[in-house]
Amino acid sequence: MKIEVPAILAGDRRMLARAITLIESTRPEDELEADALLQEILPQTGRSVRVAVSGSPGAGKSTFIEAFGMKSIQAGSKVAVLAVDPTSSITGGSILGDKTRMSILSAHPSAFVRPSPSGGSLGGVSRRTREVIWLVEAAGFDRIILETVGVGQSEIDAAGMTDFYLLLQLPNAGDELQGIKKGILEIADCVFVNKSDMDRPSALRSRAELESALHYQRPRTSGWQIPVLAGSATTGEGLDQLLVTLHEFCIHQGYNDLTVKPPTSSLFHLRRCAQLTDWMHDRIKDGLVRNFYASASVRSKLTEVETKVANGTLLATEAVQKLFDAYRQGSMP
Ligand SMILES: Nc1nc2c(ncn2[C@@H]2O[C@H](COP(=O)(O)OP(=O)(O)O)[C@@H](O)[C@H]2O)c(=O)[nH]1
Ligand SMILES: [Mg+2]
Repeated sequence: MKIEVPAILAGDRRMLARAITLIESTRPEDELEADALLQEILPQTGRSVRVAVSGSPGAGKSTFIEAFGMKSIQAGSKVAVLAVDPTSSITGGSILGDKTRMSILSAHPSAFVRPSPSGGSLGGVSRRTREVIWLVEAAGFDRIILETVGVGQSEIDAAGMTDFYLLLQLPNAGDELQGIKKGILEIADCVFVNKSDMDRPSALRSRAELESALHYQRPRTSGWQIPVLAGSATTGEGLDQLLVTLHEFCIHQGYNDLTVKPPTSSLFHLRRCAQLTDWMHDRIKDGLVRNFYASASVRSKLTEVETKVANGTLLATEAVQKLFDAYRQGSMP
């Protein structure tokens, strides 16, 4: 069935879901249609606040997003949740798990919950997450929440697609235990110590520790002292304060009127402009990788070369050289 842009702009969910499927498709014949669709909707995007919610598995991200999403809806927002879970294609079950946990939000008419697509992911974040964000914005969602698993590259990718990066922490666990690499704290705009209901003294201690650790760090956003809040996704404690913090952040960035796009003078706008360049580079990398593996001359050699590398008769570096040569020759006119 054909994708109808006016239906997407009118917020038709079925059309939106279909458009997302098209955008995420890896079939070459869908690509042209997907790109045409993007061009058409791009002018209608950007009127939103994009939030990344990160933290180790079990930190409570899905539970938190459900509660925070509902709060945002009560405050007048339309919420879209995109789950980016690099483990989902391995465990299979976690997609269902996330959906089930966000059952209240999923069923709400002002929310749209999209689980992560299985496979087709480059470095954790789905290769089309950025484009999916634009689609849901065009459909009228003004608060975008990206759930991401707290590991390496996918964090950097998630930060590179959002305006506000929220890190969930557990009380009672040392930095090593939680795997807070310094790098992740460095990209955070706010830290929320979740599950404070379970152990308040530990939560407050964690908060104080994080605050002092952050005190000496240069914030990602200049002039913004990264707040550390404590609360609970299950009791809702701390969520109001988080909404206030998010609002303060928007104002701090020069984004005062959320009913329009961020003004060109705002830091939101500047951050997003830089993200457009990232988009281009992502598309280049994605296109090259797929083109490489689709190339007939590469494919004709790949299995043989792989076997040689595996049994030690060919160095990986030499193998790459061979395949690159084959690729170059294959792509000559
Ligand atoms: N007591 C308590 N339990 C929580 C809280 N937030 C999440 N949980 C529980 O922690 C477990 C993991 O939560 P989940 O949202 O799936 O974590 P995720 O892996 O980060 O998405 C679930 O059993 C939740 O019910 C909280 O604030 N307090
Ligand atoms: Mg989850």
